[in-house]
Amino acid sequence: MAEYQNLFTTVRVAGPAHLGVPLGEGNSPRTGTEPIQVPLFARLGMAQIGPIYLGPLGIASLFFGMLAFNIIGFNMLAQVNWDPVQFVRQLFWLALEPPAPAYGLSLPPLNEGGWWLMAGAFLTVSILLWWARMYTRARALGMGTHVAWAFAAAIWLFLVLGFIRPVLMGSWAEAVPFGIFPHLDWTAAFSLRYGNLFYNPFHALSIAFLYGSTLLFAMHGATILAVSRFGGERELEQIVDRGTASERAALFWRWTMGFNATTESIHRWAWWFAVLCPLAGGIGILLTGTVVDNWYLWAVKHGVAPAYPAVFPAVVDPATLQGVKP
Ligand code: 07D
Ligand code: 07D
Repeated sequence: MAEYQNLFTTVRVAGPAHLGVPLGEGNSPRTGTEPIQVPLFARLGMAQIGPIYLGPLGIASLFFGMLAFNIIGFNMLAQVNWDPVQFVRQLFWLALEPPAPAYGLSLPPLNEGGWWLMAGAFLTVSILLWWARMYTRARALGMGTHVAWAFAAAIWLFLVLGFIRPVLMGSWAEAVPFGIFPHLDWTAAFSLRYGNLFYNPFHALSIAFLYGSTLLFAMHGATILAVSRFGGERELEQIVDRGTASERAALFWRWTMGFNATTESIHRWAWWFAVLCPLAGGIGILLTGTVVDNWYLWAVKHGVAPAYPAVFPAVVDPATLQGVKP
């Protein structure tokens, strides 16, 4: 029997589980073809959990990821004498550090950076396999590969930080340690060591895209929510009709700032801002120590920052005194 429904009745449709399109030749079966429904999840997205496509790439990626995660975890556990209470208490401060500079790019003993190198290699393999999984899954659905390429931009920064730059500098010691606070210490020390990263223009660009991404995300999210009363998030009639939610959304921005993105271009804006953040950042890190030794002095040389004596009475840079006999 049909029940009376109107626009104002709160209903959540619970139809039969949707398994997605059939998979073509060369694909693995999906896991969880008897999906579960978690009503609470419907507040965040779909209530249906699964099926998930794992496939050889997914399984291999998880395998290497777990290896890296366990190597890091057990090294940290060993550092607190296998005491689980201290492990939890000190977790945020524990680290698996890269080898000392003396080892250069050679293979160090396990306890002196070897575990770090191994964990890093496994993590990198895992991330690259996950990238390949994103790419092939998109292709299998006949989609573009935009997600994979956006992920590649993040992987670029990750590879610069932990692999490409250390190799160019000739030492694994240049790379980032594994650890929550230790990796922050590394970030702060890196900035200080190379004369304040704020003077690195690519750091500035990266920040502009980071801040720009949050602004664009806020604008886009807010705009769509603001027209959801007109069905903005499930617009079909925009293709054929005037005065739709999308048109209002566009007009809102044209009225408030004289220019509006389109429903297509806003996503290109979002993609480029997000991608350019780690892309520019990676360039900035790659140049640091390889091409530019001190970003403050670089900025002085290029007229971006004043030299200290122009502001304060003349001072002697203590760095120039190193090795000088009194
Ligand atoms: C919300 C998506 C979910 C991802 C999450 C992170 C791990 C780490 C730890 C095995 C937005 C999962 C965490 C897998 C497990 C071990 C030891 C993404 C979301 C929830 N950082 N960083 C964090 C990483 C670098 C910096 C937090 C990774 C650079 C600063 C988390 C990398 C530099 C601050 C984290 C990486 C840097 C952080 C929250 C890799 C310069 C913070 C991240 C692989 C870019 C913030 C205590 C988050 C914090 C923070 C993870 C690299 C700087 C632990 C995996 C070397 C200044 N970083 N980070 O939500 O609270 O991201 O630190 O390159 O303030 Mg970092
Ligand atoms: C880390 C990409 C790699 C991550 C990948 C994901 C897993 C699994 C698991 C989900 C984030 C791996 C995933 C392992 C996940 C689960 C379960 C992206 C990453 C592949 N900075 N700073 C940036 C600001 C200062 C410094 C970028 C602001 C100081 C260094 C960003 C400020 C000093 C580096 C940024 C500020 C300093 C950066 C990062 C303010 C410290 C970098 C962009 C207001 C004293 C990095 C060129 C990003 C970079 C970077 C912001 C200050 C140091 C824009 C807002 C001056 C060393 N800083 N910073 O996307 O690229 O990161 O620099 O003060 O390396 Mg900075």
